[in-house]
Amino acid sequence: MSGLADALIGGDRRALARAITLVESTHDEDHESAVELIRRAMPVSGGALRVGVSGAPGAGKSTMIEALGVRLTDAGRRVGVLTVDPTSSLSGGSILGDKTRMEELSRRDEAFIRPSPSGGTLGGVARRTREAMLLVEAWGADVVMIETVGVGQSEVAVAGMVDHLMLLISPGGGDELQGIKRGLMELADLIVVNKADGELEAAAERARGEYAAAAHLMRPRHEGLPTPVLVASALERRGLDEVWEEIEQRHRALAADGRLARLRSAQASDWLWSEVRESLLAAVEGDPEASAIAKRTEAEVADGTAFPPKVAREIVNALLGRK
Ligand SMILES: Nc1nc2c(ncn2[C@@H]2O[C@H](COP(=O)(O)OP(=O)(O)O)[C@@H](O)[C@H]2O)c(=O)[nH]1
Ligand SMILES: [Mg+2]
Repeated sequence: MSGLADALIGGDRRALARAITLVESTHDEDHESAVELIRRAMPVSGGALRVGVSGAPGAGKSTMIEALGVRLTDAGRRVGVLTVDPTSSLSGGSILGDKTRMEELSRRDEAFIRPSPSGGTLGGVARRTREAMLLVEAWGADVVMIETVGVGQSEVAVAGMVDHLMLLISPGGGDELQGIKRGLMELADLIVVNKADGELEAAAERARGEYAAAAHLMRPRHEGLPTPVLVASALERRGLDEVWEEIEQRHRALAADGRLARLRSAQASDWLWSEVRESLLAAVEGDPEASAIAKRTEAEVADGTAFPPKVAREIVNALLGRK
């Protein structure tokens, strides 16, 4: 175990893959080594610029991440790519022209790509992604990019673990302004209209105008840093310098005045509370009496004959062994 931690921190990519597998393991006998591994990794993590990439399926998230990743590794930087996809256990991870494999990037020694752990709730998937991010940073990543599937809840989870969230829009892809939830736009630090190439180029410019107007009316996530709307083609790898420069510029601004540190500590305390919620839920499920009450009363709650707050209290009391 300590050999694995040393190899990981020494920058060994295979050790990183094994470390993540260990942390994702649901076997009880792995639990202690996983905790020990994370304990070793924590002090040397946190050094990466963390970017989330969200947007509807097919918007080009994987293509964009690969294109940015290739440029970054060309420039000598280490890149980790993770995904949060609570649906991956159902769909086998193959949604809409998926490029998750990122073949060109995956051949680079300076890149590490790991798809979402399969199975489990969003909370569980997000937790494991978060732990994987720490390990990727301990391995020495300069940049971590996390792809979400376009399902509202997973973007919230990713927004809670990255420094910057990029929202990708695909013009004419059916997710124009009206279709994108406003809430999603408000989570975004920057918006990129992708696929500005070929027949879609004009549509992309139009979409940029619409989004810029809408973004202008929103309260920016960080004061004094309005949400920019850029156009790019991940496929033809155009506009990417501007996208990356924007991210770095924001990063410098937030790091310079302490806002980045505050953002990360707020995220860490949110993480704590979501762990508490997850653990409590797991405890309820694992407690025979509490879970029996939950099962027995679920139907009554559903048809309106039982009052959820009262039942919830009974469940918690049963868990705590109180009457
Ligand atoms: N024309 C064009 N197609 C793109 C671009 N980026 C991605 N695509 C295509 O859109 C489809 C979905 O891309 P993918 O990266 O898997 O989208 P994701 O579901 O958001 O990860 C694939 O067929 C890509 O080749 C782009 O910039 N221009
Ligand atoms: Mg994808």
